[in-house]
Amino acid sequence: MNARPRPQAMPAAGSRLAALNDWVAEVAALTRPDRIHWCDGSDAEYAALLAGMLDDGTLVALNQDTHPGCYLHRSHPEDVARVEHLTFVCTRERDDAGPNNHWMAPADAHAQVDALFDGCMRGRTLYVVPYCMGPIDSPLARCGVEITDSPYVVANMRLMTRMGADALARIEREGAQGTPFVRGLHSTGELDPARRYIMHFPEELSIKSYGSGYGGNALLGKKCHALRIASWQARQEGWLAEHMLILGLETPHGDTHYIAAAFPSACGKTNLAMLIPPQAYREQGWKVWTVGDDIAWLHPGADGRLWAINPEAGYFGVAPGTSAKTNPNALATIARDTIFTNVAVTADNQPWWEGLDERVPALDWQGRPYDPANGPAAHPNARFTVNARQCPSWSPHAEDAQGVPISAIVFGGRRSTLVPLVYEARDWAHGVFVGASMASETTAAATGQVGVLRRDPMAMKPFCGYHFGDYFAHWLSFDRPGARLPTVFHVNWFRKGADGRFLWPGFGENIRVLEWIVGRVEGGAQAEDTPIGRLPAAGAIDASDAILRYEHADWIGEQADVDRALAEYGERLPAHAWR
Ligand code: SAT
Ligand code: MN
Repeated sequence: MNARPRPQAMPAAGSRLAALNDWVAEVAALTRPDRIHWCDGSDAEYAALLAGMLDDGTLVALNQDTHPGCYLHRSHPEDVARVEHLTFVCTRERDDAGPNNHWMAPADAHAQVDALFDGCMRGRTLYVVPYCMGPIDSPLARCGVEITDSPYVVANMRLMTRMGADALARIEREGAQGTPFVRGLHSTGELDPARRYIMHFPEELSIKSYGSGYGGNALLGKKCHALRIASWQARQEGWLAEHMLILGLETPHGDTHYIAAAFPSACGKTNLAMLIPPQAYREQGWKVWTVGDDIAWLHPGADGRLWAINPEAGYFGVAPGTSAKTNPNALATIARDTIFTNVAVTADNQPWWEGLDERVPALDWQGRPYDPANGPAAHPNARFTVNARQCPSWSPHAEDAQGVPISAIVFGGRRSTLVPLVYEARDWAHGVFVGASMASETTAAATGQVGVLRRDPMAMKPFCGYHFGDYFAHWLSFDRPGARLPTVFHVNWFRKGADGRFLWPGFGENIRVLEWIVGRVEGGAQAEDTPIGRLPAAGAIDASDAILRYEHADWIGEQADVDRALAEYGERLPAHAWR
């Protein structure tokens, strides 16, 4: 375990940050890789990674005539989603992680996971992946280094983050001034679910992930760094790291309002972020610009507003359900230079998933001849990884160093009953309560049962790196003299009628709700006070009464459930007026 790495494994650059060199050497001594590769993020490096993976079968080339630069990865069939029961926040004090996280004492966690890492990279290459979360020149961006033995992870990190030489230069510059980088250690191990852990050490700004190669378990810049570790840092430093898309809504007057929206995984953040307005709206001049589809870092600006950056540089989006009808911008985005994971393929080797079109696939996500008896052809959590700049609606302000000013925050979940299409919180404190009360029916983005209603405050239940009581208090603390905070709303696209059908068309038609939201922010749109908040006044949104309505009797049970859920956070729940 303490053996030194072979001399040729040591990085060459003499000027490199000692803290980084030492850490890489320490990890190599533990994991014993055959080779060490420092990633520079170049096109040549990406091409070499792809070639290696095509060679050993990690990737399969898709039809290069229809999908140039597109490849398919079939994951281990037991490694298809985030694993919340194996995800830990390891703080010195158990209470700092809160009842919303699984907790382990840091020393125990290190011991358990280091035993798994011991010698695990024998025969493999250790990749050092320097990355920057956020525009490379933004003071709001933060850097990290992921060490991984998975070339698939490296290729995905290159699409999803600013990865390579520029990030390394920033890490070295900041390191010389004493600013630490987030350290993420990852190995796919044996892909054995019984030998799998995703460990976070927020006090040490470090992550250790073993035994999975999938998504948020393995692309450590995403959920592990940009949400769990960043939320911890954000609390200490006075900002917010949130599970939110960011879109710019351009109105017919030519103004653009930026909206940040928190929905749980696989509840349509990507679709909303890339919305194309229906023709009548387009003709009037409405347009949606995409800034981000999953994560937002929000900072109070000197002008009192909240300014947001998207820390990511790409999309790791859900493929099933993505179509020319639901999200044409996503389809255009993933027509080239995309890595698909766990989709099916057609007879002519094009990627395919349920909801795409009427074609019948030839092979399912495991590469077997498609047989409906085996279930869906694409895994329900099948994904595409692609650089954000390929999106036709990519905002010209997405890379602004200071971020974009947020006019409205929207919370929402999958609620087949009860919750109306849209309502507005009365003020910031009420808005925080609305977010804290969120619930949603579970999806295939995490392992476990699908379709079960669970409380998911701010869509951060799986991602908040500290005690939810402290988190709500932190949110409330933004309401201070001089603040010009966004208006807070709640939406539900997923309500069903007695016949089990959705009451709302969703997708492009969601612009009708965004129009009302912006109307409220600007002061024109009409609303009506109710005990849950402000609902659109009669006629303010063209939608059926059944989905706009608030039924007092039905909300009594909901309120009791919210009270029960929040009471779990005990002493640390803010004493603020929550009702
Ligand atoms: O965490 S993942 O990146 O795998 C996807 C999600 O849950 O949003
Ligand atoms: Mn997400």
